[in-house]
Amino acid sequence: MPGSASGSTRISASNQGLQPPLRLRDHIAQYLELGYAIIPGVFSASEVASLRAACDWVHHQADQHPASFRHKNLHYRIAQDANLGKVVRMAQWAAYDNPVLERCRRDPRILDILEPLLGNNLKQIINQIHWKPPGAAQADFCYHQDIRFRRPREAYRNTRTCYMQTAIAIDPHHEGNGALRVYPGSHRMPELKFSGDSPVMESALTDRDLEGLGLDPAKIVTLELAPGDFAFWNLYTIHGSGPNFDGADSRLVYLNSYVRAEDCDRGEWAFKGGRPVRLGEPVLVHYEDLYRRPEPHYLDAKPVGS
Ligand SMILES: O=C(O)CCC(=O)C(=O)O
Repeated sequence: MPGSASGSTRISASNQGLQPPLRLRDHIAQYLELGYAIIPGVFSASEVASLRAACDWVHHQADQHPASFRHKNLHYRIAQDANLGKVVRMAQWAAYDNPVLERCRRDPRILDILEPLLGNNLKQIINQIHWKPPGAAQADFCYHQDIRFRRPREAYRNTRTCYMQTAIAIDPHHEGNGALRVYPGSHRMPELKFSGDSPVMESALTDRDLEGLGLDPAKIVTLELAPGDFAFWNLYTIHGSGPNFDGADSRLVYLNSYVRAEDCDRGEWAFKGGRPVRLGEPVLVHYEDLYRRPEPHYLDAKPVGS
């Protein structure tokens, strides 16, 4: 049942003793201990406003489509929500088409944060926007480790240390609107077999998935984020997020993941020798038919809701 996850410990930049703001190196210690870190206020209010406008533009583009859509690496996930009707749940690689999102993915501050862990030759695997409108019947991401999605596995080496998933909060994220929840220390766990391994975006967040693995749901922490805060975690950190029960707050997030270039045969360059690299013609990331079927096409046989 959506929302069956237990009330978890709340962790935010301001209530975990991280104020005054983290010095840049402190986030490394936090990450190494817990498997995730939050850095408050990396992006300013005006930058967040630009990112929000960019995401609104992408949403408008996506919403023109009657069904889930792909054009090369660009992908819009359209769904029929039981409460809201047609919704845009996700966009992948909208940065090809939007200069604000494109600049942000290679912002030097992101390299400053990740360089101590990954070095300065970084490719990018995920470029994603997630919308979680208030009242949506299906907005959860069930508990998972991102290692599950890194395919083909042989394209990735040193998976415990080569990769960081990052999130920029555009809306506030809190318990009531489906903030990300993480299991501290899980970055040291092996790849786990979650029950059923059902699609992450179609499965409710439930404590049962943790209990089934012998894990204690009471240890889960909720990452409360303010707009402009930056969070990151690794491929093994258990995380997920629940429904948006908040009547007013949407929960918009911009996700980018980075991999040490020498440890991966896939991905778009983001930083080469410490210098930001712009996107060009799409290269192989995870759309296997990029070169065989690059043309725009729909992924669903029928328009959603029909
Ligand atoms: O947007 C969310 O809450 C989920 C993000 C997530 O699970 C992921 O990026 O792997």
